Amino acid sequence: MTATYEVRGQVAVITLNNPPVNGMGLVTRQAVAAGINRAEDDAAIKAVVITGAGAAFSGGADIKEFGSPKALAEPNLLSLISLVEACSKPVVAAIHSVCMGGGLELSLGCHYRIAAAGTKVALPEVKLGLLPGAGGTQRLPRALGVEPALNMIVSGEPVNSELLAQVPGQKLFDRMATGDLMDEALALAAEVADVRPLPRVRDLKARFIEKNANPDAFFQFARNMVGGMSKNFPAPLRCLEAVAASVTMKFDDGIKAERAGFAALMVTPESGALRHAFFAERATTKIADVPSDTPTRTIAKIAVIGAGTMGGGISMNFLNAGLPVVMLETKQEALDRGVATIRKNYEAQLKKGKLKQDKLDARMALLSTTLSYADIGDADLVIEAVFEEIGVKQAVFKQLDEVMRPGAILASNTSTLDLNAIANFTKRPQDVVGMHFFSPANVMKLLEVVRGAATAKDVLATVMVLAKKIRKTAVVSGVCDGFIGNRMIEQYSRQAGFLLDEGCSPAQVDRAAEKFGFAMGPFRMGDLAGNDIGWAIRKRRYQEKPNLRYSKSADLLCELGRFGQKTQAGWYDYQAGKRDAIPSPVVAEMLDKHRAALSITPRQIGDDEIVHRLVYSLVNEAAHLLEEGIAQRASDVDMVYLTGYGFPLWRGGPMCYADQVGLFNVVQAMKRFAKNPLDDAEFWQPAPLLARLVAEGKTFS
Ligand code: T1G
Repeated sequence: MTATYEVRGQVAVITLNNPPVNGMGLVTRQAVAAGINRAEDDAAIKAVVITGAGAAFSGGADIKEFGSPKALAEPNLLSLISLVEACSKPVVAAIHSVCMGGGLELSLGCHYRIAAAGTKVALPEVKLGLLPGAGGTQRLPRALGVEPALNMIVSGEPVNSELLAQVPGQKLFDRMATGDLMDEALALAAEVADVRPLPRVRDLKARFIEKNANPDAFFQFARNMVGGMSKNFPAPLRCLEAVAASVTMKFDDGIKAERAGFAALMVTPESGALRHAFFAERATTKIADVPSDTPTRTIAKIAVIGAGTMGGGISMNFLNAGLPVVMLETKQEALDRGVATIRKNYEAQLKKGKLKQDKLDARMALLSTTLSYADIGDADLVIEAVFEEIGVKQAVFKQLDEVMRPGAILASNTSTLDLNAIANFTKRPQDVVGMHFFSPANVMKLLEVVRGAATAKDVLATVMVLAKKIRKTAVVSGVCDGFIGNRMIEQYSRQAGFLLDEGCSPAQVDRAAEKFGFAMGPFRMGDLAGNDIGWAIRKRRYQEKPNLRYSKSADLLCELGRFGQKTQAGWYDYQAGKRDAIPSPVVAEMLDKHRAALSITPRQIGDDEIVHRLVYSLVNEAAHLLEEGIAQRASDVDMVYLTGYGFPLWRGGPMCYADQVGLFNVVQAMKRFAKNPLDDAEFWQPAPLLARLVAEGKTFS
């Protein structure tokens, strides 16, 4: 049963009960409809209260049902809401915790709404590439006012119930609960039991809060604003048009317009990708052989070794979550610099109004520093973020092994070194794990949690729980060179280099990648991160793999000292203090000479070939990672690229994109690339997993 029915005096109480968030799946909808009909038929019942059990009123339609017949099976959400609204007895929605999507739409079909303070209220469908499809675009503007309703629908962001209750003239909440929500809902139900006619949101006019607002001018301005946002995917603009219909059309016609928009969006690749990403993000927390109820270790104090860019950024994550951090360095001035950088970051947020002074002070009070390992022995977790050289890591981990209390977790932020080798510098490899943050560590959502051969299951479980606390998307990776993200980006970078050898300019490759949706193309990215970082990795890596072909253009660039923005010259030129990437004649000449030395006649390369070589190189390498068990699932790889490498969210990640293109087509393109003598034919052999999926007509997800 996913909704219960009980009688309290003369009031029927229908309680949604479909854990974890009371998704309005078919069985739940049927149960609510049955409850309404039962109350309608029972003469002793004077009113109805609808509420949600557990941690939510309702998180909305059951997204898992989308694409299946269940989603549209009667009563679909729209019919259920009409049934509630047509009930001859007053229906009161008792809202708490989370009231989103179809859950809010259900409440808008009720005649009255009482909300607990702190309830997160949203119509987040746009984040799934959709629009509210059960009357939300028609009722919310009538209940709340056009401007706030449009903001909520186009942004998809939650707003606290008490803020909405303050909107001038709002009819969203008839009352805010001050005590027990159910008691007050029952009291309200008794109070309105005889009110006739029953108030219906649909009978209100969608009104502007700004007096004399001109609808056409308002929506034209809004279109211009939203048009930019949705240059890549259609949902925001369609949301806007549906809200405009609440002003320009009669209710029933507006509902029809909303349904048409919803149906059109449901079948777009962008919505499929965004729904994929929604579940992919939540799937990352599941580790095949580590049950979700694995006991975790208590993490009350954290030590960070290194107060540089990474150490400082890592520390801020924990300070922001209210956890004390002790930063350790070898020199006082390094500590002073690290603390000053953290304070400067917080003060910049303060200036932008993103942080209050008391919060800033509280965070800084949680930060302490030391030059002595003796001071960190009682920490529950220590994360080293020292120079990326195995000898330095060895010295640090030997010391940690000496001083850290038994049961402390020893984490390395290494991005390229062998975690098993690092673990073996200690006598407790079971307590060693990789926590690979991405720079800037206090901003980037991705955290690669590297599982060593000996890493204990409770250590993994502890780090995954901690990652959620510091609002990171944690993806488990096995041990290999580059883990998941950087091993894939190596192939992506090789393709970018080959494209230069064959005739592209850095700007052409970047433009194609950014038109595809990457936040930044490979060369602008290199200039931002520092081309010397890749240079050092290539030197090490290609000593180990002398036969691996790659373009020498990046090495030539570094030999000119063109490390990127930090040297005001990289693949592009930069004016002092500016980040605008200016195509560089020096680089153009360097590339011409480089091609001539290789006797390469440059050729025109189209955007499609550029994008497909870049993206499919990620896909093929990821297929190897999946076969080797380095990545647990294809959707994990997608999350790595969506949260750590600027892959466009509305494409769902490289694996989702490959599935949407069709793996058969991906492999056909790879076969074409393999024929290019200047490319790497061996690399473009489809990974066995990819070949098998194509042969079986299957997809990654
Ligand atoms: N449908 C199905 N499953 C859902 C779900 C939903 N709407 N919301 C959450 N879950 C699952 C989630 O996959 C996870 O599962 C578990 O619940 C806990 O989620 C017609 C068309 C509600 C704020 O977009 O924003 O209504 O991994 O880890 O941090 O107009 O979930 O445990 O197996 O996120 O406490 C619109 C999406 C739907 C809300 C709770 N609604 N959900 O956050 O838990 S479309 C949404 C959220 C719609 C109508 C339209 C959050 C949350 P598992 P969680 P949380």
